[in-house]
Amino acid sequence: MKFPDVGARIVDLSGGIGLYTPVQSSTSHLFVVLLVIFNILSSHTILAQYQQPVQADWNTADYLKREHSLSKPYQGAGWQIPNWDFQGSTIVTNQYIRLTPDSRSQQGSLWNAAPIRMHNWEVQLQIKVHGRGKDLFGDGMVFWYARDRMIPGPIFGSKDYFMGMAVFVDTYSNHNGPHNHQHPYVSAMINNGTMHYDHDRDGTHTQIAGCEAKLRNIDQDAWLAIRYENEVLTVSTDFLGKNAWAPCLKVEGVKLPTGYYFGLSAATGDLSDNHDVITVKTYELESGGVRPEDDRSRDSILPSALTYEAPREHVDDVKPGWSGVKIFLVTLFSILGVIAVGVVGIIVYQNHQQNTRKRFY
Ligand SMILES: [Ca+2]
Repeated sequence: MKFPDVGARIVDLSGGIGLYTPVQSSTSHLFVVLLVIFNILSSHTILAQYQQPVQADWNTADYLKREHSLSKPYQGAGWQIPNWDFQGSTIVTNQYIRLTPDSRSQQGSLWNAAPIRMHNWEVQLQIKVHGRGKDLFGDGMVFWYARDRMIPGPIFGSKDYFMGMAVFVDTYSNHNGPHNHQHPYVSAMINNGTMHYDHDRDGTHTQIAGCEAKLRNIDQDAWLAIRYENEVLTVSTDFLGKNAWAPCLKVEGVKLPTGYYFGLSAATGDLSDNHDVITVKTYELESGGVRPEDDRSRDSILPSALTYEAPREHVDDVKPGWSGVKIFLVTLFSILGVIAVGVVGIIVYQNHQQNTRKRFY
């Protein structure tokens, strides 16, 4: 988790304004700092108002798989939830499962204990991402279909270099590099264990597709449907509470093995949010009459995707120069230093004069 790199912009602007006397330059830097703060606030509030076309509700008359589903009040024996394990900052109430609270540096996850044997499936998630932050909040959460479960790590509370699929709900724009979308942003990634998810670039170098997703601090709960059918991955959303799915992304040629696990994880860093899971509904979709247990061809394939989004040029970070705040502080302390040296000098001089006079008398 990193704050946007405002330092470089401040230096550029002050370069344009020019450095004058120390007092003028600190004033102009204050002005620039205010400008940049305004810039950050407006970039977060002026989110493009886009309306997604709504498509007909999917047929969900398929088979609900209870061992892969989750609904309130989540009761089990003691603190256990049947078929699910949780760890980290996760807390279970009878209304929601909170992966992280709205406080800094939290990580939580929730993993299904039963491996997936289905070939075609759809998972419908009811989630709520909310918090006190008005303009700054983060970091986000993930729906996983992964080989390794319950391993904490840097990717929204779970391990990097994973095997499987991730659908990220990235609420904070790490802002590094020119990606052309707003946050929160939903994106999908397929990994065979060799790829790193790069937070600094919001995972845009490894995503297979994505969509903007205004699901934070909305009145109703957010729904996401992740459908995997005949090697086509589709993600749809419903943030309007109208029980109708809006398309988010669709990618063909996605190969996923059976035997992996569903999971959810979330993390906060310097910025935070409540990341709540309310419902997980998993459906087995018709597989053209072939029972998964009769077709073991997908048992040990590697996760892969035929197409990735056109790669953006990978631009290395510009080493930030001195930030405006740093220049301001250095200027301030320089002035104070000069004054202090002056004062000490005067005192020493006066003492010296007195001593000289004493010697005369
Ligand atoms: Ca991010």
